[in-house]
Parts: sequence; structure tokens; C-alpha cells
Amino acid sequence: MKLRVNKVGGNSRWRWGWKLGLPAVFVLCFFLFLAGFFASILLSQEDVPMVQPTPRLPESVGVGVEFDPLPHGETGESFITSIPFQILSWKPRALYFPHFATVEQCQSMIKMAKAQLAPSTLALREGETAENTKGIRTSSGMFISASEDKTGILDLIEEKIARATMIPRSHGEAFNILRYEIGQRYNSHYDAFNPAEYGPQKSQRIASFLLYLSDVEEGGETMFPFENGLPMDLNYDYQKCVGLKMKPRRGDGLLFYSLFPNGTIDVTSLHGSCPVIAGQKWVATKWIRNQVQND
Ligand SMILES: O=C(O)CCC(=O)C(=O)O
Repeated sequence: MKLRVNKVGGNSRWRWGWKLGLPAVFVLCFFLFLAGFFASILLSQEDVPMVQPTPRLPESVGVGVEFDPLPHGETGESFITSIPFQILSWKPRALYFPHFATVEQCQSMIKMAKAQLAPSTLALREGETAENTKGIRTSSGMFISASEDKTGILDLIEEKIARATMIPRSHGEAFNILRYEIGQRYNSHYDAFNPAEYGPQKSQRIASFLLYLSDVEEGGETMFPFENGLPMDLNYDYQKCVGLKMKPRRGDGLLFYSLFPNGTIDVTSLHGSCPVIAGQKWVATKWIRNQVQND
């Protein structure tokens, strides 16, 4: 194809099979320039790796997948449920449940505990007294069962814990709501009672569910110093704040098992609360037993 310039009627005309006036040529050039400009931008972006935001969807739940409930047993449920969790560790078996409770539920639980706080106590072993164990557990706390709570919140939380653990509610002790102020701690310990130290046990703690009722500015983490078996030794300093640490966040839950499936104590379930450095920590503990609780 040829582009020729002809003189027609004193005006220059581009000829390329058809005639164009000078303003049209100008507009055409302008559009060609714009097209080239945007094309070069697009091409230059091809080399830049695209950072895709990774959706934090539960691994096993497909987007848009519908689940149909099955016919259920007399004690079952008619709906599919989802309680998101992350496995924090297999040694001990520890699970993190983000946003397990609402802000309002947490605030109400703090409110119901506040007026009844007393210094936290310990189950004592032979030779131990309140005096010689002073400093091991320095929080304040109170016990409250779901039936004592007229708001119905503890009922809902207890129900949800039972569904998350599939251990019936009747196996749970009353909630122990705790407050840690600056410097307060709980040295590392076991929730299960070793019969060699505490004598024969009619009922044993299988698992513990901690519901964090507040954020903590600094410190106050729940720690598992022997996570994955390290650094166990006989002269271990139980005050140390080391190992796998869970930072408290209001509404989050933490579940860990103190017993192996065969009923023996998992030594990696040793845990404690690091001292609070700034702010205040509120947490509700529910200990779950292998026998029905009658209190
Ligand atoms: O406060 C914590 O993070 C741990 C509490 C605890 O160890 C317990 O209540 O047995």
C-alpha cells in the first residue's frame, strides 16, 4: 500500500486509498500515540510477578461449595457447621480457634467475674503449702458455671466448646475466669494430675480450653516450653517464658490435650502464662475431664 500526497484544490491531502484532511490525520496520530503508550505500559507489567492476596479460607472448605446435611441421629444436628481452627502443634495437641467468642460475650464474662475475684489457688502436692508455692500462680480468679449465669452467654460458649471438642458438656468443670495484672504469671505446670505426685485420681483432666477475654498490650502469652519435646530436663526453670507462645487476643480460643488417647499424660502439655508486661490479661479456662463432673 502506498501513501501519497496529492495537491487537491490547494490543500494537501493524504491519499491511502481514501482522502484524509489534516485535522483527521492529527487526531489519528494522537490515538495511535495513546494506543502505543498504553500497550507499552501493559507489556512492561508482564514481567512483574503478581502478588495474589492469599485468602485465609479454611483449607477443606471450597468456595461456593454447598454441603447437604445428612439425616441425623436423635442426638445429632440438622445443619452443617464450621468452627475454623488451626493446628498449632501435635506435641502437645494444641488448636487455635480464631474469633471463637464475640466482643460482647467477652465483655460480659469479664463483668460477671470482676466483683468476685480472689487470689488464684493451686492443687497442692505432698509437702507443698500455700506459703511455699507463693509466686507460682499470681493471678486472681473466680469460678462460675453456665447454670449460674443468667445471661445465657456461658451456656452458648460451653455448648460451642463441646461441639469443637466433641466431649460432652457434662465433662467440663465450671469456668475459671482469671485476671492477670502487670507482673502476674502462672509458672509452667500440668493441668492433669500425675497420680505419682497427687495420689490416685478418680477423674482426670483430658483437655483445657482457654478463651481469651481481652487483648494484652505486651506479655501474658500462654506458653508451651516443651513443645515438640524441647528442652526437657530435670532442672528445668518453670518460670521461663519460652517455647511455643500464644498471644492472647480477645475472643480467640486455645484447646490443648493433656492426655494421650491411651490416657497417659503428654509431657509436652506443660504450659503456663508468661508475665503480663503491659496491660491486663483476662482469660476463661475450662478444664475437661474423662469422667462426668458432678459439680
Ligand atoms: O493463663 C493462661 O494463659 C494459662 C492458664 C492456665 O495454665 C490454666 O488455667 O491452667
